Amino acid sequence: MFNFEFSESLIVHFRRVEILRREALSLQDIDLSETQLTDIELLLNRGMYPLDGYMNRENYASVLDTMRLADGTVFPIPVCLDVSEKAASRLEVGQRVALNDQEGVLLAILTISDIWLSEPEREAEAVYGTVDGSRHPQVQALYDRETFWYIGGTLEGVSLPVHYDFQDLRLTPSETVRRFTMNGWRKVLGFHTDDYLHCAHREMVLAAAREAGAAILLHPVADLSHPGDLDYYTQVRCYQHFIDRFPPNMILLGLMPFASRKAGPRAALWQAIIRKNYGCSHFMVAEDHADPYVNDDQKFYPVGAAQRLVAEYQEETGIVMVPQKQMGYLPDEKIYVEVSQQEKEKLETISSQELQRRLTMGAHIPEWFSYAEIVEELQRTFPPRSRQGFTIFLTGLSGSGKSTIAKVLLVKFLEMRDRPVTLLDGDIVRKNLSSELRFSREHRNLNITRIGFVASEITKNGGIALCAPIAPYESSRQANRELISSCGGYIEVYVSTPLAVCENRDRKGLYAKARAGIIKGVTGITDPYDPPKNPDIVIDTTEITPMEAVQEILLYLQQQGYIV
Ligand code: PPS
Repeated sequence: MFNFEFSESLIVHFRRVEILRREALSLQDIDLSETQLTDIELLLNRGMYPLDGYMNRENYASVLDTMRLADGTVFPIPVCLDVSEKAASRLEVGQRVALNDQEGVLLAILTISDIWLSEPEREAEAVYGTVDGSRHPQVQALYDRETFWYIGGTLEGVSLPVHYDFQDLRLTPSETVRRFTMNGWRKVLGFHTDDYLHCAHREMVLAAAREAGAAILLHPVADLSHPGDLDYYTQVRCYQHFIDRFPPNMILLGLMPFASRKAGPRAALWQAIIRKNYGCSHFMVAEDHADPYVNDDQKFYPVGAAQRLVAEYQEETGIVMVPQKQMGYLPDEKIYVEVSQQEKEKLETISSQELQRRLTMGAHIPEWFSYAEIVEELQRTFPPRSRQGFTIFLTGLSGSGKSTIAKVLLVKFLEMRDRPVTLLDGDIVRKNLSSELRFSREHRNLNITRIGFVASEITKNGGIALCAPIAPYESSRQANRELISSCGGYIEVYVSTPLAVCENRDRKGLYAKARAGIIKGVTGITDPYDPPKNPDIVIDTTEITPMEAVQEILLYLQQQGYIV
């Protein structure tokens, strides 16, 4: 067959591509998932050298047990093609299979060498260091899958997966190496990241690169798992601004296709080997590299373990471990220094939560922390709450006062005139949006999620949605909270006026009819009302006027920064 050992990529000559395309017409095919697409891209572009395809069973077992391929080469993470039981039953060893992207475009032909049943527990223990899914999200994800099989075999590449975003930045290993050579860079420090980067990061990378006498490859993870996600585009634009802040001929930006395995030390070593394949001589490793948890007080892997493992293998892998040293700002001297060499109290830092808070509240972000152009990108994507849309979702029994409060709020917001307002009262919705629905649990939930959908569209476009249905069930209220808070503000107001008071008011005669048995399934009488678990505001209108209730809500909105 072919010897891919030293080829630049696994993509074959275009004359052979023509033959493979014809062959593929008569082959069984597999459309690869998002994760599988990133793996195949790194295989085809040789970011995972020396792999010339998916690991066979012998290599897989050897990687799990010894962190080495069967021939002894260090390789810490298994890379096989996973397929469902049903798909596996149609495949056999020796068969050639067409591998496609999600639109069915042919990427490669795989010649199957092995097919075997996955062993999630064995893999979890070896790769992630635990069989306990409750302690490691990625282990849990392995267990959550239906039974799957692995396939090993060599690949003949037809095309790399196509990307339409940031095409200039999607450098393959050979293109990266060519750029290094053109720039005269013999030593290059690879920097893997998926975070926003600011001034402290610049100082950190520059100091590390200078110490190693190296230039820098800023190599963030290209993540299009959520196409249309503004955040991703903002992040890449911020990286573009970030590299402009470096001295000339010092840093190159390339996006890397990468399906992250939060396997701590093993993942760090794997990332280092991939960067070696992209031409780097050094690789920056954090104390908590590839840990599944971001909070400092809850790490899964021992602090520093990733750095130690990458350093231990550096002779063999040929890439030197450079520890990531956190930098902090010394306001008295207006300089950045290593955090470990200073008393913490003297340093100023802004955590990512604090940055998020400042963006939300429209607060000042100091020049020492980030660059003006990066702040501007962030502010555009994450406008302050005073410029975001929001939904006020009033829930409570019939007669609790929801509609009256909503109507007064409508008037107040119309007076303010700073955002368009829409009232989605229970009655209005039932007349216009849910006219065919009755009052079963299923219909009520459907009614509430419909309201949630409309409110989310209003919120996304910067408006105010006022909703006032009974909404008796937590599940549909929770679904609305999740949907709407992803695109703006969501304020749940529990109008907790007791049943006795509501029944006493009984403007529509609903409760009287329910007691007389004329209407069945009335909320509070013969149908349940689950009180909200975590409402943002609770208002009992027994003793207060509608205007007083509205005042409470307006104060809350001011405190939270939605109105100024
Ligand atoms: S839900 O549960 O959220 O879908 O209900 P909602 O859309 O808010 O509709 C409630 C109004 O419909 C009238 N109505 C009933 N309510 C509760 N249970 C039963 N069986 C029922 N049948 C009719 C009732 O007058 C509610 O009006 P409001 O404005 O809430 O008083």
